[in-house]
Amino acid sequence: LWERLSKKEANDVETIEKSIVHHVTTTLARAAYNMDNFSAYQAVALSTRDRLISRWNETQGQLSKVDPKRVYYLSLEFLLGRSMDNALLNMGLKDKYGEGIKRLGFNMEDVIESEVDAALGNGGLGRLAACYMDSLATLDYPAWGYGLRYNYGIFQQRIVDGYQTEYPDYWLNFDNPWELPRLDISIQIAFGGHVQTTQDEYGVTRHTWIPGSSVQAIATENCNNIRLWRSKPTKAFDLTSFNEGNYEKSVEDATNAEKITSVLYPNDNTMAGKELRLKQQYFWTAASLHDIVRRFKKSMREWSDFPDQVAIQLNDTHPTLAIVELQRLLVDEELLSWDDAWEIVTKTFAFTNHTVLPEAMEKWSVPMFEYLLPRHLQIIFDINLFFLQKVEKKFPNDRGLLNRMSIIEEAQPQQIRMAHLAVVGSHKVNGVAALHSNLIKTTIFKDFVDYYGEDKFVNKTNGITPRRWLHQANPQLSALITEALGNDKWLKNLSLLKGLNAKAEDAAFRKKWMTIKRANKVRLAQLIKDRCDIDVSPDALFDIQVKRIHEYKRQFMNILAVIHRYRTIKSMTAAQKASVQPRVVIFGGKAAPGYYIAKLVIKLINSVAAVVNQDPAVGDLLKVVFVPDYNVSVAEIIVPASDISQHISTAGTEASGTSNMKFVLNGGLIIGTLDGANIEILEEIGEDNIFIFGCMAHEVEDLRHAQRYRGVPMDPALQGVISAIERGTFEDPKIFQPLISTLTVGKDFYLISADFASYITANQQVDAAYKNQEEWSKKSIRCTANMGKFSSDRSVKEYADEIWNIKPYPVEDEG
Ligand code: 26V
Repeated sequence: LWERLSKKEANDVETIEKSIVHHVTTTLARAAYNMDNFSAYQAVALSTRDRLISRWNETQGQLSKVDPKRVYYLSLEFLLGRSMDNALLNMGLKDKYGEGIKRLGFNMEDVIESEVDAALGNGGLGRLAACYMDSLATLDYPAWGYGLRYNYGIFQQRIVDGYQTEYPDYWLNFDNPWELPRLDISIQIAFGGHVQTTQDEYGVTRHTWIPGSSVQAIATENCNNIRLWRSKPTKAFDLTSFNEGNYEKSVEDATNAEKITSVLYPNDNTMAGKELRLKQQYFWTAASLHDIVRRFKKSMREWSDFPDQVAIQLNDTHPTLAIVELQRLLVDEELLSWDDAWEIVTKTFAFTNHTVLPEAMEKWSVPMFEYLLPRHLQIIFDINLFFLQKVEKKFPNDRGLLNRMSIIEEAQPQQIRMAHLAVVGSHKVNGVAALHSNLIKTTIFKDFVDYYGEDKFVNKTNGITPRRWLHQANPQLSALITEALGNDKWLKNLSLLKGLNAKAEDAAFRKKWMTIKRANKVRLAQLIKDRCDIDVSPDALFDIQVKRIHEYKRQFMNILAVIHRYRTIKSMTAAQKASVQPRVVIFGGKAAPGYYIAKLVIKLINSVAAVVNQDPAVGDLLKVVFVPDYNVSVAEIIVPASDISQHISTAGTEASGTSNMKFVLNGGLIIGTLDGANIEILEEIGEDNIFIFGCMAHEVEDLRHAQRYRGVPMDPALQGVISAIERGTFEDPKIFQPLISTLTVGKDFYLISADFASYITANQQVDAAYKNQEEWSKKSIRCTANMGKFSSDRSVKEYADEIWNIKPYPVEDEG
């Protein structure tokens, strides 16, 4: 897309330089001699944007003439990171802009560093949405993403005395050149009030929602076809209070309206049940549906054509209210019959599940929901009633089954189970990796599989965009691959990487490959020096675990094994130490602000680092680093620099993982459990190129049971590590007591003790393998060579063909 867009503009360095200066002197109103890196960034961004906008409008214009079926990707999170480097690379103009900016006295890399991340997401789910938008655009699918334009993205993390502290991420401080306000698109969103029931002239009961308040939704658009809504006070509404002489109330209403899109909720995998979050969800789904319906209505088609024009993908349960809102629009406002409306709804929606963790399952309290959305509650109860009637017909006299499948959980107060609503309102439900998709069929959605049949439940293994995660993040490796394969077609057809397999046998190629890895490690070592003031050697094995901090991801097990390694080294003679493989263990990731145990894990990592890094008996044999404020831009430095990365969740808990794919694509090996996409990575790259350990998903229940009721003793090596912590080897042991308690026999839910011995062994295998650098480099090349499957292009194409039923629409270049 970007490539095509850029063609019309004059692309010589002079023109580019002029357009940069033009933006500095006019848009930014600064003198060209008074420019700093940041204003240079703004000017380059604005100039880049100019090249995109007119062409992009043309594309949309042509598309609206053809009016093909479109997909709408509803996601409460889009974790985009920076845009400029990516845009320039995709347009093929990075070098020319680099030259232009150099003539003005700037260095492109510094200018790129001035951009702030768009961090409107927590982790995997939000980054997946960003990768999918990249692939949808690259493959010319007619698609829109819909989300919220938060004023504050995911918090910034700083480490103070070893503890995580959170700071607001006010990313819009200096304007965002990558978005266009669409002030013409403004939609009124209602809340509260009551429902009026009347009989129409034919005696049919009609329901009308009489809202109690409303806010405005304003659209902004970015060049990746993402439309983000922000909330504003409704003028008419303020006026009422104002005219009543209640000036203060009118201002308060206005402030409350703006609150809705103020902040991204920073919990990943835990449900808090906050009213403001529910308001966000309704505000966003209602605005998006309004927009979708408005576009559909332009074509003057029948309502029954709606599912042939519109596919809506629900990214987790967060947008499930869209199902209810569409049913309400069709029944209450368009006056369709319930059954006709419901058929349209279920043909339109499809739902992606991203987790099986019970604490992440969204539920809303019925009283709170009723107060905010009274008509929607009635509709949910009706959906549930008709659904349970059909279940009862198919499986008569099974109260237990009806209770389990009900959209309403009979608790005090009653709860709406959003996952059940999403399954009932969709025609397809998918998991995000093969294991996970099978798991949801036998656990959380088992009853639904029995009722609907197997075909409704499918797998769509996640993917990542190679444009950002190899070409942009690892430019040297990208260039070497292009040289080796003879062209850069692999960027849009990742299976072509297979051609690299033969190169693993070429010693000269291996040398180039490993030289690039080392350069990337030097770059990361510099970042570690800058951010943590720790010196690490790029010749050591770089061992990396970066992801959200969560008990199921077992960063705790990793740091416990690091302590074990430390104790082992301390017990060695000088001669024994001479054969130890030096290792730098690098952690990064944010803990949800209210997740006490996760925050203690961060503290423990930092306390261990403080001791180990200063211990002369250890020297360079072991270093421990916690990189603060892990985000997309930091990932772009870390991922290419990894020798080994850790994907060590308890089997069956990590739905897919996507960083595993990023690391392996960049020639990093992984150590991991048989969980999520690790299993499929193993299938693709072969067991010689991956370090697998630990129990399997089907063994987990038995292991927990054995632990609980047969008192299986703690692993002895683990016991030794815990004793060391308790003796005060790393700060006051009282601090860590709550963390250590999670390992008490019978309570070790994530099976750290059960997997500990095999984890230590796998780590020893890593050390041994790394010693043979020639063999290691072959493994590294084969990793990259066999990762074609994990391109998000493949994922998106599967969704398009098997769920959305949409076709690509390459737009003609009118020259
Ligand atoms: C869940 C919740 C629950 C309610 C409150 C706020 C909130 C915010 C985010 C989430 C998302 C949790 C699910 C999630 O991120 N799953 C991850 O999805 C990745 C992409 O499919 C996948 O690779 C990871 O394995 C999975 O943990």
